[in-house]
Amino acid sequence: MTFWGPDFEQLQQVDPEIAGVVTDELARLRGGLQLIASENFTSPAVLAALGSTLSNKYAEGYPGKRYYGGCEVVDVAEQIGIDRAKQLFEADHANLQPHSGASANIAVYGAFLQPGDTVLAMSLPHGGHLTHGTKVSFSGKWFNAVHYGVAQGREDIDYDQMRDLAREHKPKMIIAGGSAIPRLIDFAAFRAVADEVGAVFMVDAAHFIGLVAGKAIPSPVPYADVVTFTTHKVLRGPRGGAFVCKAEHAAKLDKAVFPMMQGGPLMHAVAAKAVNFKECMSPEYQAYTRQVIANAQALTEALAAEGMRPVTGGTDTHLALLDLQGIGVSGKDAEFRCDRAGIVLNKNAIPYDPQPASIASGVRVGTPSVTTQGMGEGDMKEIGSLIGRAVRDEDGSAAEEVRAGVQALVEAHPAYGRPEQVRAQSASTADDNPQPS
Ligand code: DSN
Repeated sequence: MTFWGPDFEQLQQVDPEIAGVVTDELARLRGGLQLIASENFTSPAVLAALGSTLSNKYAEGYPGKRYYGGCEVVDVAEQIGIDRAKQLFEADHANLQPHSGASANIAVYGAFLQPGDTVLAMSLPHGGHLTHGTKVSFSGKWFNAVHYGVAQGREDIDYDQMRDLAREHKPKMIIAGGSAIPRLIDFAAFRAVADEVGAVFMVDAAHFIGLVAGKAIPSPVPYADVVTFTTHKVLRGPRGGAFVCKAEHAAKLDKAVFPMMQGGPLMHAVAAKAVNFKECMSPEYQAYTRQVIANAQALTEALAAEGMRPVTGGTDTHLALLDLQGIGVSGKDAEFRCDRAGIVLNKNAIPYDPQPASIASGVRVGTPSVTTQGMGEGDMKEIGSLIGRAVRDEDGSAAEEVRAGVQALVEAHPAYGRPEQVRAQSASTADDNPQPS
């Protein structure tokens, strides 16, 4: 039996409009600098699993305990994925079924809390996440959310405030993690406070779990009751969510995913997560994660030299948050001006931002994608200079020149462009799992 699909020619014949979107998006990815901190270029092996016939199977339940017949084959994929996640993250238990990071977080709320219970988490404008108790999300509508933030001036997590709020509000759950935190998090400090007030300790590691997988930064797993994450950021797997947890919480959390929150798992995505975990066990991936951080630090320095102030003074991770107030440009304008020149990043609120989130005083940049393309610290210096020119370019007169600089970089480091790059990315699977052509 041979591999069936993905067959792009069939897509072109059946639906040329959508085929055109697919090729246009690849051209867009290849034609610019992708600096969104939460994005990456997943490998051809992962894409093959995603485009496979595993998409067809309904498999409610877990390996060996399904509600439908015919699950004996997909059981193998899910069990391999679970075992690899446990090994990679040195965890007691893993669940790969959440469709996204938000879904994984919903499951954790469902497992441990009742509506109206109190949750303590980082505030969104200080770097948290929508699902950590913002009013527009289920987490803020159905739960009583209390937020800690960063100290004004120092801009790192205010651990004293977090502890004081925990003592005052006695939350049932404390959450660490977020979407715009450039520094390492002191998980031991959170664990101590959670123990003191009798709270569950959840880490939302969506942004940095890839750096943990590559052993480039410390792991939250020994400290947290449960660690939720997405598989598509630095981790470089398929779009999706997952969590690892302590053995004592496994049954409760699994039931919160299915049947409480989701129906059938997406077995093609589960299999793709398994492929990704195998890739993450390779020395090449570990080297990649160290380079992601080195690149983020080099880019931050280059942007600081352009007058953009790094929030917290720098970064320990894959992302940096830049305050643009010193150069008098809003985050919104900076995003637009960079986009016009082929540099894709996002506006972002900075702590104590005087602007509304739709304007914002900052931008967020990340290096997962450009590092996958093989760029290094020298390239980050060049990118910093290009961003500096783009954000100051009020009337667009410099956009063409900046775009030429972007072109030179992406042509030297094409996304999905070089066989040796693709091989390095999928190194751990290359010998025993030939890539489909
Ligand atoms: N949207 C993701 C990010 O960009 O960080 C988080 O959900």
